[in-house]
Amino acid sequence: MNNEKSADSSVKETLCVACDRNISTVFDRFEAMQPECGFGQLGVCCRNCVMGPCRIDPFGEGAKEGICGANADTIAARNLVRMIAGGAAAHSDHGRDVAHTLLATSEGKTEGYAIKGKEKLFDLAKELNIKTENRKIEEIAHDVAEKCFAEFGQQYGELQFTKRAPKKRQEIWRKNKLTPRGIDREVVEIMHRTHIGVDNDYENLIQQGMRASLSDGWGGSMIATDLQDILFGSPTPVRSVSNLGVLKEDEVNIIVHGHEPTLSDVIVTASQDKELLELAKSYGAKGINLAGICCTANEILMRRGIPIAGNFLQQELAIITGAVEVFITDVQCVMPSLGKIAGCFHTKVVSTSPKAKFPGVEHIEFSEEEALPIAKKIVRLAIENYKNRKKELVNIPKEKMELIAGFTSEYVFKMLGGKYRATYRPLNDAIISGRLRGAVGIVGCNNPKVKHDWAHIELTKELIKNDVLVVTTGCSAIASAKAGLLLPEAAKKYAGKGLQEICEAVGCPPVLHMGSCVDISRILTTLCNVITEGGLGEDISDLPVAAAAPEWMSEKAVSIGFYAVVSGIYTVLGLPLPVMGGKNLTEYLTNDIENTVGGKFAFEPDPLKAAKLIIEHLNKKRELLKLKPMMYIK
Ligand code: NFS
Ligand code: SF4
Repeated sequence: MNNEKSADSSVKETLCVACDRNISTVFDRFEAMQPECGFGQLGVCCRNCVMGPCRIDPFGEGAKEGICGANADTIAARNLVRMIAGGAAAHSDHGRDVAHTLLATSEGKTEGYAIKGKEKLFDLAKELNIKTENRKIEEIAHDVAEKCFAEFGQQYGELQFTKRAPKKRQEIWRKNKLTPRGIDREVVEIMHRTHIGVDNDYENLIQQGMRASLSDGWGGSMIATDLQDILFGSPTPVRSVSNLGVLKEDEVNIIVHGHEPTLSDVIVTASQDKELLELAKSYGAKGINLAGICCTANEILMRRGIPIAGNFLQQELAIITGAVEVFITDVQCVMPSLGKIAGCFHTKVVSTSPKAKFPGVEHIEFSEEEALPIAKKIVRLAIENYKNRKKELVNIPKEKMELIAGFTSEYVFKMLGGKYRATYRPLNDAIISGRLRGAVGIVGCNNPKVKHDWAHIELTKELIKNDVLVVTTGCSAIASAKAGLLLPEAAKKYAGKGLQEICEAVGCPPVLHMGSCVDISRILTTLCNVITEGGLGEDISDLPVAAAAPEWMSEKAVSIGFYAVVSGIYTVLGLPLPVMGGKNLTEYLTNDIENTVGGKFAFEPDPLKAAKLIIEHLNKKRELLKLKPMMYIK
């Protein structure tokens, strides 16, 4: 079942081009790396001091302790929580940068931004106890930005947005000392505890990992989402197109790849600039075509309907189409190989973040203060590079697929409740009456260990077939988009009768695209709203919901998995966490942890088996809530 590299035929086609031209991609490098180090996979290799490196032999007669005496559980737990630190830091630093942009914009110090999400600004100001009467928008935005900024350096107390969680959930966190105090503090404490000779108790280490992960999901990521909605406007449903086929033969193609809409949003504006469009025409191009890869793509798709060229494993392939003039990167999930591959074509890769430079890549540093002029400079560079495109090297696959994206917790509210009675009632009622079994978030990356997109698509289809509403973000959302699952028509084709009825009544797809990975915070907010609406228990862990990351690979995904579990959500990973060498630790994460936080991990590579685990879980939760039997599919 896993012998092909991708479920996406455009990928197969472009890989043939790569092969013909002797260009090695992530897929080739993955093969060349086999066999991967087993100690690393099991999490039992330690480099935290220079008495080592040490490795534990989980099977044979080799060492059972590191030189300092650390056992397999300790080593694996230390490594794992360091992954959480990396992931939480990445998401949260993104949030910090958005807060910075909002602050600078409110002070009139930026060029290219406006405060577009006024309604969200007022809502958030109210939530944060910031006065709004008789004040200018800029003043309110300033105070909101400052208050969010303060969350990063806060030393005591509780993060503001943890108060969005149901009361019962907040109590569980408090009781177990899991409520994050400050975002940066929790990440730093992980680094301290995992230094040699500090925290050597795997449960205690995981406790800090849990707290740091919450500072991501209910902290940095939530700040990123909310402040981006204030700056760029909250998304509403929007039609667009996905896959490599969105690149155009007769236009200047620009790709944005990375994560932060502070850059990509102004690139959208620059690419629509009249003068630049004229310039493109004077170079013989019919227009300027902008497309995205990974999460920055999701950001500008959600808000501005910009097409998606592909997900994580397609970034190199976009260049191999030979049709990309400029490939702009910011931070996260950008492969260091891009510069080398671009060297085989006319494509210019341009890095923009002072935090992320790449070998062989031109750097044009981005700053919020001069965002628009810089964006225009980069677009101009692309236009000027159009003449260098070599026709004989252009191979744009035909595949593209329509999609609808742009769902938010606020919009779900309006969509289901109708114009006059905005409420979650119909959603709750659908679950209570057994028309809908529950809801599942399918998120996360691609990973060459799994046939590209295949696990996302199979799991998603199997769940909607069983009347489970799927919400999705990140590279998983892009996989679903390319497979046509983000269209209302997909309900008729793939969904069970109950879900079909709902989709038809509302006109929505059976799979709702809720944005980038930081926007998983939207899913958390939605769950809180469902609890508030009533009839489905008092806590997130009571709900018939689950999470899955069938093809995950990044540290961010580990942090997300943890904050899902610690929020009370059963979470099924397609690849195991690298902890299996620590038997007690593995048992803890896949079982005992549930007694404390109400959620736990399962590892299951087969998407159909994963679906089965999830459906059993939803059924169990339905039983505990004494809900009606499922209406159509038992
Ligand atoms: Ni999420 Fe988005 Fe994709 Fe994975 Fe990377 S882009 S932040 S980490 S690979 S889903
Ligand atoms: Fe080895 Fe302990 Fe040093 Fe890790 S911290 S490298 S297990 S001696």
